[in-house]
Amino acid sequence: MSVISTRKDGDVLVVTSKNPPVNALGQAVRAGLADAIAQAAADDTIKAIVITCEGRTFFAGADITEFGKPPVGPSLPEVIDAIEASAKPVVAAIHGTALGGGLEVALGCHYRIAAASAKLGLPEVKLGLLPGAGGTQRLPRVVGVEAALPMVVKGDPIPAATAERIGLVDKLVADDQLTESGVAFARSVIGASSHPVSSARTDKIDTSLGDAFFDEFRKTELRRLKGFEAPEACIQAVRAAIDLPFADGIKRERELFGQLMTGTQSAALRHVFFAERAASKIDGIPADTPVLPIAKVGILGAGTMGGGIAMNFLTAGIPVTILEREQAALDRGVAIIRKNYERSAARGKFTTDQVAQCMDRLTPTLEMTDLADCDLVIEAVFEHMEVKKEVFTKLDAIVKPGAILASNTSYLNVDEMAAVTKRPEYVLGLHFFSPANVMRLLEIVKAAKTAPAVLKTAMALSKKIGKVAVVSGVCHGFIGNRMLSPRQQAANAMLMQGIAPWAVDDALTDFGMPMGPFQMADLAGLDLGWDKANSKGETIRDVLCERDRRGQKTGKGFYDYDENRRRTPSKEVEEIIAAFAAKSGGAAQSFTSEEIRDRLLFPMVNEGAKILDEGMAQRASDIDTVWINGYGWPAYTGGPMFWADTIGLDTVVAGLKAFGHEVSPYLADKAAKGERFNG
Ligand code: 3H9
Repeated sequence: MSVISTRKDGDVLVVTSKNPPVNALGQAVRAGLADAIAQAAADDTIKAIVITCEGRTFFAGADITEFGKPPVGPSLPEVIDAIEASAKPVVAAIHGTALGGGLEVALGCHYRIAAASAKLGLPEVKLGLLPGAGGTQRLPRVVGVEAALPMVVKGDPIPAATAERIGLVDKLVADDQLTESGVAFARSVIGASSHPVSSARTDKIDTSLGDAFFDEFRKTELRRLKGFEAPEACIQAVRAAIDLPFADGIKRERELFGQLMTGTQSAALRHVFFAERAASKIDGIPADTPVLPIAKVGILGAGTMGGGIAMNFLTAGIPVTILEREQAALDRGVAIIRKNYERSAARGKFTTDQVAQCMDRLTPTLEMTDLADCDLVIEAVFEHMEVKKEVFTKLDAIVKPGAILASNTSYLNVDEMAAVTKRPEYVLGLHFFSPANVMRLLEIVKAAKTAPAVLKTAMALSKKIGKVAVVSGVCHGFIGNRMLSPRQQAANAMLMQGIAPWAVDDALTDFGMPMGPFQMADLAGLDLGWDKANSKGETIRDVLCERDRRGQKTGKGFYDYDENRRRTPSKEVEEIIAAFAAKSGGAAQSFTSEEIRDRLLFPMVNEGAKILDEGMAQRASDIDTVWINGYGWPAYTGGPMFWADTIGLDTVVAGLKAFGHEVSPYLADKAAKGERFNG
């Protein structure tokens, strides 16, 4: 059956798309839509047309899988032009998410009605693109430049009610009466003397908006989007809607779209899109594996980590029992959770009612037996194997059979924890990243005996709490922290070669990371794990701590800090490092920023290759997903493995050799064959 079907409802032609899962506007859909419009034009008994979609959503955009392949007509702009040129009024009946090309189709229609629960948006910018089927020109003409600009540049969808308020939607209708309402609406406009044509409208374009308006927008909005190319192109395209007639504006849009589409950033961001979705698929799990019900969660430890983890479930509507050993720590933990919610409420993220509901779902306790009826218990206690084993032994005895026991460990061996229980198949790692209520990444650590249903349940749960989850095998530091370690070693080695910490950090921030290893160390505190009593000035870190340069908290560490925590290079640190470098005997080196970057990042890629070779990550794109969502790796480079693919694996291998590293055989082999990590 064709993906586009038509049926007559009296004098209205109902055109329905059925292209699961999201009605992407692939070639067959585009051709079907064009045919339907032609069919309506040729049939005198048809007076109006309704375009609607079956399944969970209206068209969610162009088919991204077609990008980069030779185009097959009709193109989306051609189809939309044909819809707009129809002499018979066309009504878009929208439900789910009308996104990207989907919203552009709707903008080509003369009228738009939407189910009250629908969302509408132009998210192309998140794929490193701009709306390339007339969206940057039609949207400002329909809703005005001020409303259109953030939609195009930021890409966040708006609810149907907002869309109605700004004039994007003509009427809101009940969710379960969309098609009937569409037909009724279409019938109501038959016989009107004219129908609104988005491209011909001028009433909403405020020609007085000039440089000052756009510059102000850049100043407030683009800082967050530093390094991304598409937002600026989006601004220029929307600006063309003021400066140019429609046909010329479309040319400008096409030109900018073409530049972005062929650039490396969009390729990287499209990779990121598919990588996140691929990450949720767990290899080797039969399709009929059940998802276990998780109606109540227990958390051990009400510290920063435990509290943050708890908030994820509370926000998602799942009751949490949180356990501490002492009342004071428990009270402190609960108070921090409340404060975090209240702070979010002050920023408009929650209503006061929602905060109250979340807090009502929280049961603080000092008794481990209160965790007995939980379906999942996550421990966030001290990171020490003996402590973890003790906790798992106790939990195993107390918590009901069939419940999942999880560790939030960041490094330790989950198999060892599972081994002390009688239910190793129900044990796994759930490694949240700090702050756990904010960071999107969750590493799901699959232990040797973890049951498929337990893994599948963890994956389903991660989606429910809004995390991007990646499955990792059991190895020291799992995927993320394991790769952090060679980077840290490379950074430390460079200090001994006379490279300043700021040169190392700047190489990474220039690349797009939020901070470098020495900034990170200063933030975390240099005295973490430092033993004051036994410190003998053997490492740079020892000496810094001995001089009370313990990081941001003491106002100085690798850097000097002012009262606003702004860092400046320190002469004292420079001298300390120079003394160490001289002692180590090697001649002081000087590297370009690019070489510093490569010396830091190539060993990470090498470690990523080992992780793949050992089967600790299911696919290269999972590693990219970890680093983008857990460590601030710039998404516009696609993650460490995609970045390596972009610059060429042979380049990485040559660099590693030159820097004196042993190259992973897996990487060497791929490079020799001219292959990529990501397909
Ligand atoms: C565009 O429109 C350009 C135009 O301006 C110009 C053209 C000339 N194409 O996310 P989910 C797949 S650019 C192909 O898990 P959810 C997805 O990979 C486009 N495939 O579901 C997944 O596949 P699988 C602008 C797509 O319910 C499956 O559908 N539009 C597309 O959590 C389910 O997806 C966008 O950027 C697509 N466009 O969320 C919207 N979209 O099952 C992108 C999805 O094999 N899409 N798939 O892993 C989304 O934001 C979400 O998918 C959506 C549903 C909110 C719709």
